[in-house]
Amino acid sequence: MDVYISLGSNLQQPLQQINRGLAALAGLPNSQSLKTSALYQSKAMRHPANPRPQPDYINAVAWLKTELAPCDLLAQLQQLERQQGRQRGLPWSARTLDLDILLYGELVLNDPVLTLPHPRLLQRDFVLYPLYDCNPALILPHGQALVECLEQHKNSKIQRLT
Ligand code: PH2
Ligand code: MG
Ligand code: MG
Repeated sequence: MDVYISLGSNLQQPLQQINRGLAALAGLPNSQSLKTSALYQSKAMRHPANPRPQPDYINAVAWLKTELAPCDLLAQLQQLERQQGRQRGLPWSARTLDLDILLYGELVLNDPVLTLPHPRLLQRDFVLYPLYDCNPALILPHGQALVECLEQHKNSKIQRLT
């Protein structure tokens, strides 16, 4: 299965956290890393229930092939987050490493523990741009082309680092 994983960090040397996360993803069992995006820096998008200021984020996306089932992949990602010191607090609080499954093939899933595609994918320039680096020809499960989704983010202020 083709899967796209987003990486985000805004604590404890985010660049290193992301590079370490990318290396860890490449080592997942029964999986193979096909491509990784450039790294991007952006202001933290904040949750209304947690409006405190936060450091800027570094974000990236990895394209993998995996034989892991969605729930097994999710468990592996949560373990990698814990290995990199992730602590859970208020929604969208600052974090050492966030690993989210953006897309699991064409799968559409509305489960309390895992929603696919990622529910906020289309609103997030810091996810759409690196996703485009990985696969510019990508078509989303509902038939929408990724390039079209990006048109809503033409005035994006995210900064490409590499
Ligand atoms: N992740 C969040 C909340 N806000 N903002 C940026 N710029 N990048 C993120 O990865 C991010 C965020 C919760 O997942
Ligand atoms: Mg997230
Ligand atoms: Mg997450």
